[in-house]
Amino acid sequence: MTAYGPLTLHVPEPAVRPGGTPDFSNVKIPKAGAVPRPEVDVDPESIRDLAFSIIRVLNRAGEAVGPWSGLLSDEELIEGMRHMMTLRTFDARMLIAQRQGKTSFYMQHLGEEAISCAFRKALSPGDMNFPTYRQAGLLIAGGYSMVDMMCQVYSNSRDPLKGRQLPVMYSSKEHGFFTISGNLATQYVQAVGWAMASAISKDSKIAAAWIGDGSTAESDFHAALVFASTYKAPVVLNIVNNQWAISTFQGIARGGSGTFAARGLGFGIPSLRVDGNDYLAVYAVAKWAIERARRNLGPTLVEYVTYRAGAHSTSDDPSAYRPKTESDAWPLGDPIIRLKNHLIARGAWSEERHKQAEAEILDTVIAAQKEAESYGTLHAGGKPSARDMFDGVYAEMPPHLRRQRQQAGV
Ligand SMILES: Cc1ncc(C[n+]2csc(CCOP(=O)(O)OP(=O)(O)O)c2C)c(N)n1
Ligand SMILES: [Mg+2]
Repeated sequence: MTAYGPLTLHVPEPAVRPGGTPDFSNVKIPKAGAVPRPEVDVDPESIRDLAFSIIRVLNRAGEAVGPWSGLLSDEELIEGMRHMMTLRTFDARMLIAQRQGKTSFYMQHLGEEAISCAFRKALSPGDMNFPTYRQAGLLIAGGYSMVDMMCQVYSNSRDPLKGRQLPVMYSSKEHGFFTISGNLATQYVQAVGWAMASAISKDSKIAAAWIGDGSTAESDFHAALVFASTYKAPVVLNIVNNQWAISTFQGIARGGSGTFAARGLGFGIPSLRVDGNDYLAVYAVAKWAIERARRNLGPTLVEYVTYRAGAHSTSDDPSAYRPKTESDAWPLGDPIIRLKNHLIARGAWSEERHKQAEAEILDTVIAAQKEAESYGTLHAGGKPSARDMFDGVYAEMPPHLRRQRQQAGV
């Protein structure tokens, strides 16, 4: 006989389920402008509390306030907003295209546009991202061709990846966008390795690692932090906390650490949390972290607090696991509306100009889509050749593959 009862496990539960009232009272939101901005060479020990707060610039009145504000001109902010609007429009068109059977699969960014768009602006040519499927803003804001992106989604005859990757898994070395892999968290070890190689070869380029909240549970995430902190690799370690990992809420992967940013503290890595729906805050924090890496001060971990307003992918139905109105209740708002309101408050924008920009962007995206579809879609028109699947893997094709290619007659 034991004096103790039987052991049990603690399984965290989301605050609400479908049919319930959304509740984000657990998301503690500091006032915009309240979090101090340390110098980039600050002693990481002295800024541990930044892993538990949220850096915010835009307040509820649409004003930019506090020590992280004042970095971008009107023109730059308008350009940033156009990038986010373009990404959102691109997503909307590709989502419809998937429903029409023009592609098998699509993943959108709804509500998360500020993160990849603003981060891209803070990078320099030659820097390398190791992205997941939810950072296409790095390409859009980096000026990559939307036609090429769509051709990849359609797996058509102009698909730069020749039908060998899942739709949305783009790749462009020239645009600092490492080939997306569906094996999540591999991006972290690869980014840290790339950053170490940059330092070993005495280069000045830095790497950016990307991961979602759920994927931080993978051991690759933790292994990458060991290498990054030991060797002080020039890398920015980005965690996009959009509250969900498909149907699993963020409390599972976060465990007992309080915040995802707090994971970095055990490694001595400066770790910041930022409002992921605030373009200005994302840009300011990205610039801070990128400057640390560039000045050889080592890695920085950044948690972007955001919300995945859309479904995980076209294969998902979120109404099965969260209230339908949950995204409306998200307390950090919508990134495009917040930047629009700020620009209007600054006197640099208006509702009319916004409508006009929406129409122009839609025209541009539709024109790109028409052009992409002239090269084929999933079941119609041009396709990559079966011969292409043998290319680009080995510098010299091994005999067994040469034989297979011959057998296939391509
Ligand atoms: C190593 C690995 N495990 C599981 C999966 C299956 N999977 C694909 S997306 C996903 C959820 C990831 O959630 P999160 O990291 O929060 O990113 P988000 O989709 O929210 O951007 C899972 C489990 C995978 N692709 N790779
Ligand atoms: Mg997630």
